[in-house]
Amino acid sequence: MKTLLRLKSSLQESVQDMLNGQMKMEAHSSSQYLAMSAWCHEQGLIETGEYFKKQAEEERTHMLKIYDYLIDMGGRALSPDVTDIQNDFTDLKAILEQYLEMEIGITESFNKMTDACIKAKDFQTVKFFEWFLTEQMEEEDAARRTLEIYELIGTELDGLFKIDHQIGKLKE
Ligand code: OFO
Repeated sequence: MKTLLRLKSSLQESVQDMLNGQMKMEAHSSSQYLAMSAWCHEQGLIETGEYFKKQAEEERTHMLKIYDYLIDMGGRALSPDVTDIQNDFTDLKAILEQYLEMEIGITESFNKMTDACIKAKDFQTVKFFEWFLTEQMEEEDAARRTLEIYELIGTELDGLFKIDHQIGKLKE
């Protein structure tokens, strides 16, 4: 049965495993951004809290996009286990740095998977990855911008209040 199912799909097992791994990465990002959202809300940084809540929703849609692709290709999608979510942070800057680091990590993951799919001659999946590669350019840019806003305004006086407002405007 397992063999027959594999024969019905042109998706190679190694590609399917990579896609399931990426679903897990997107699910982890979604939960991690939600934890960041909650922390920001606790600190009264409500606009940044809403920003990360939207970000969490976006990551879930990315995960489901991969899920749909796996299903449409006759592959097997696995609902990912999400563990190791950080809920405590030292300050807003630490969150923004982690945000940028996570987005760079996701870009690197798509670059690596695209390279592997080119080598495996799976051009259909390479084409599927194009949307994510473009999306990651925008995502990294947004993450970098939040850190720039933080650095430009600074935390003196009502700086944090202004930073919160400016970050909130990025997803309006
Ligand atoms: Fe889905 O990684 Fe950010 O966008």
